[in-house]
Amino acid sequence: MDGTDADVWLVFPPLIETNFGSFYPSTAVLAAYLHAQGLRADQADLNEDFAVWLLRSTVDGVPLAGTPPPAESTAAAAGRWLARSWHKLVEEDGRHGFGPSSDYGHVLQLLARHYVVDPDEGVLDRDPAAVEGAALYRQFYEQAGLATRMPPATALIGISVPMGPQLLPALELAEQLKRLRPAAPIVLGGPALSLMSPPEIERLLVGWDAVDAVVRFDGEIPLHQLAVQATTGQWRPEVVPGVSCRAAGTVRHVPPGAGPAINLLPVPAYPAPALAVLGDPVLGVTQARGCYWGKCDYCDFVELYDGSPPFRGRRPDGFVAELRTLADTFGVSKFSFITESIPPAFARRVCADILAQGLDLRWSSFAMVDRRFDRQLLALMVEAGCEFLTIGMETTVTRVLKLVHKSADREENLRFLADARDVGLPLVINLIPDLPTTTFDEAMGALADVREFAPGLRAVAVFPFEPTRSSQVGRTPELFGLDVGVAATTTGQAEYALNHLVSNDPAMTPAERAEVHRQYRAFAETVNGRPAVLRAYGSDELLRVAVEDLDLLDSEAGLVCTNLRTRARAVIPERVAGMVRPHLAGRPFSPATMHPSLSPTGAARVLASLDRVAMLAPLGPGARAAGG
Ligand code: B12
Ligand code: SF4
Repeated sequence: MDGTDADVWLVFPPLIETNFGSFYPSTAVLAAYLHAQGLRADQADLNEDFAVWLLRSTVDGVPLAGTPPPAESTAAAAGRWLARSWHKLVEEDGRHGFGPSSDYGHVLQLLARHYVVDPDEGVLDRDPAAVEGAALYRQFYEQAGLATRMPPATALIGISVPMGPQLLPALELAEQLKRLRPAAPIVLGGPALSLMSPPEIERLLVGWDAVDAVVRFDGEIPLHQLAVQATTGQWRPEVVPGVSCRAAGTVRHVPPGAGPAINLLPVPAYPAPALAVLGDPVLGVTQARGCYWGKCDYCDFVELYDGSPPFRGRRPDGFVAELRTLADTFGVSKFSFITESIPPAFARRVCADILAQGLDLRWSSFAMVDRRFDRQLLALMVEAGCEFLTIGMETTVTRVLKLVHKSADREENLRFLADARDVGLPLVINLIPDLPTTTFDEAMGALADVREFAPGLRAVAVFPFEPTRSSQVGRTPELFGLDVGVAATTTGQAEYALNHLVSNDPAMTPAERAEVHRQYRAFAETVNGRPAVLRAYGSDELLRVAVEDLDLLDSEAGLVCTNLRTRARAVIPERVAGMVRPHLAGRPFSPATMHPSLSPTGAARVLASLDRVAMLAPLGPGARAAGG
């Protein structure tokens, strides 16, 4: 239905830079439901459009609103590199390689991260300090051609807000769209809204009158009812279950009804034109809503579906049929299973069906450590195309795992790691080094445990513990040893500002916690980065500086060198930098011709320091040394 007229316009606002190169499924799932009810719905992925706009503005040198990244930051290095090497992210036919399978997609993410806004709850009341960051988004929307893109018949606008950093851009978008189409009600929905408390939603609706209604939890049924009201001119959101809205001078919250039966949902209506511009798209396919375990006290995943049973799982046959349909329709072969943790019995059936039907697919999924994922099942998953599993392992400290009601203990976690390694199933491991009450020694012991398995890991993600107010820990912090109202000196990722519980865990001193985070991050970098290979060079061997991958910036401390491909970064002291400068044009040289003042040992030392930032590139046959 994309590109034609529509009753409902569904928009996915920026900024989720980790979603660049993919199409987030919420609008496709909602559009398919509306289509099945006979309504027309069109979708716009403004997050991907923002990525394109950011890249184009960088290449053209267009000044962007807000403070630019400091010259020596990684974001600025990424910007300078993109300005000259943007073509490495855009294929000749115009498709963008901004996603994880592109060698350089992450460079645009590094730049975009500078523009992520994650204001605190002041954003709800439109506090000027909290909404400052909206200027950049305003600039983007003004240039995004919203007026011509919005389908002429649009009777209702839905803005999807899964993640916190989209909230302010979504509210700014609502303002702009209201000006363009005052008669069309604007509805916000998605996990960022579902995780807000009713008083917070009240503040949002009072502070931002461009927003006409907020939907919490499953969106299909309320959105359909609201769309029917809007298209028939009988707008009464205050009677729709799951909706919060202004009514009769106050804000009304209607309790949610049950969500849809997920086995009866239609195949998501991914818009073909939006997929056609993506280099190597990965499509999401719903496996479940809710988690089959659902007991971890720090978890928000299980708070997203009020009004419905805590776990609704798909039947394997319908699931595999959907994979096949999407693969056939869009020619896509990569999928991510939308689930909090794939149940082992489901995994076994789906893998057997994929193999029996001869489907050649690659897929990934969240999973939890469960003894039923035995070695044989993990091997079957590899055979059926599982590229990797993401595991919320968090730690290996049995005492802490029990406290927060994780399913697995240390032994089970280590068994799982060993079996996955042995069958060649790559894992992305999420670690939380400082779950409540974890001591310094315990955190370091868990790191030593996981370090053993580093060679088999695809990636490690470290999440400093952030108690969210909407989780069980947030509701009863005292049961988890947290001192409420005492701000911890180190905070973790910023994405939860609005939902953050101000608290401190006295189990570690601030210095200990900082050291633990430092060591975990250093470990993650060794797994995630592509460490440079240090090697000995023959004195006549030809080398060159990999200028195409580098951003170089002169600073007081020396030459700041960032390799945008490997993400390695270092400051090369001026003494060494001076010897490399003649070679920065990228022409071949050898250790013997590198610099007249260098002895062979000195040259080897300089080359080793360049190798550490992956500054050197191998030379193809037939290359000739500069001047030789
Ligand atoms: C997969 C996933 C991702 C992937 C998405 C990739 C892709 N293209 O599929 C990626 C890797 C991008 C991702 C990143 C992050 N994620 Co994430 N992610 C998820 C996950 C597990 C599934 C999302 C999904 O596909 N859902 C399926 C769709 C169909 O469901 P949905 O979006 O909820 O939509 C339904 C309703 O919400 C509603 N709805 C949605 N939009 C609208 C709009 C309207 C108008 C209406 C009426 C209704 C409505 O209707 C839909 C159908 O019922 C969710 C958890 C979850 N179960 O949803 C977390 C989740 C969305 N992510 C979360 C977070 C925190 C993040 C990160 C910030 C984490 C981090 N610290 O790095 C990053 C983003 C960082 C950044 N700045 O880029 C949080 C958001 C919490 C919050 N808002 O505060 C969630 C909820 C998990 C959690 N509980 O912690 N994530
Ligand atoms: S296994 Fe994961 S999704 Fe399920 S309750 Fe625990 S943390 Fe939440």
